[in-house]
Amino acid sequence: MPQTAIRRLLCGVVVLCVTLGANAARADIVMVNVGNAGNAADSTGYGSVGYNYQIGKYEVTAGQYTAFLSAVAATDTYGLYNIDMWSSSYGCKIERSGSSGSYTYSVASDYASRPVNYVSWYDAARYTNWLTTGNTESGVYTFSGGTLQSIADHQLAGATYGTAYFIPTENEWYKAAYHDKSAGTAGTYFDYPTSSDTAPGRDMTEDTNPGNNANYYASGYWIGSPYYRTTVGEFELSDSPYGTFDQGGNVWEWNEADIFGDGSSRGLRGGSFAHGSVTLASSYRVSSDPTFEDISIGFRVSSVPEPGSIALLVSGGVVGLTWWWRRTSHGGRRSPGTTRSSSVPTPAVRRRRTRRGRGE
Ligand SMILES: [Ca+2]
Ligand SMILES: [Ca+2]
Ligand SMILES: [Ca+2]
Repeated sequence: MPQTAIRRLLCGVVVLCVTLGANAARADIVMVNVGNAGNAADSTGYGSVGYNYQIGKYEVTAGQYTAFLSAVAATDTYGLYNIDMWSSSYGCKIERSGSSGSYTYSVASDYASRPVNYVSWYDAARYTNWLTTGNTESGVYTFSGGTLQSIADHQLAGATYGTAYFIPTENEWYKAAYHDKSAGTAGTYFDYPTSSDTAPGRDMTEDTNPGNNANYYASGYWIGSPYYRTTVGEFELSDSPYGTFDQGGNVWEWNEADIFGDGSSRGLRGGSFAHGSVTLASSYRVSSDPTFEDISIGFRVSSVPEPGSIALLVSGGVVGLTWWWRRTSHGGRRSPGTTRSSSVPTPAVRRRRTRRGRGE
């Protein structure tokens, strides 16, 4: 019986670690921190977020989405792939081969670092679920029978899953794009997501100018056929104050805004390669049916990590194990071959040790 108990405890700790490891491995996404929790909103009414979070430094790329398809869409039950990704001259050049049940996916190498397009809001939600849980139907977005049932609070989800990924709320997206980080929690914002109040230019080289460039439409495409979209992060000197790239232009990005309160329309911001510079501005806000898939629409992910809660869970398991060990016939002796952790105890561990020292 005691052996069974210790095995269960050990398994619990191991499973937790394996789960966290898998989570990190799926997410080969570079995130930036957005601090200044509790910042004031902009004059538009948007941009206030009461907690710290992270957001993707770049748009989700065709390469990253291909890895997702390869992992979950051998049978593409939920339409995560759109044939236009391959067949349209504007597609992100992800190709599907084989037949349902054994579909495989590949991406043209010169498109792998450009943003994915032809993705619906639901595709984006399932991608973030996969990052969080490895399952497209559970995570921040709970799907049942293929239908969205509920969306978890982002902050609470961070505590539930360790790190929770999601489509940014409109305020999370807006703050990362336009808030002046150096203003602390003051409501100081730029008009464009390039740390500027002046409409961006379109210079990709950025070696002879001070930045403030983006990929948008102005009397023609900046990059014509066949690519239309730049590789993400191409405008090296044009990041937002929090360090994100391409929130303005390249592809529109879905956000979680529920325009009519019934899930029938979701927010989009930032403009695209096929739209004018005005669409990059903080004042520009559009929405669409969440099933809509288009040449100019992609997304980026956001997350709330809760490393503190994970440390507590793990240390709690270790404390429990130590307690059990001491209470058994081992009589407080360390068994041969086991050593106590030399890591600095967390406050929770320290408190428990003190109590035991006094009371037991
Ligand atoms: Ca789709
Ligand atoms: Ca460049
Ligand atoms: Ca964009």
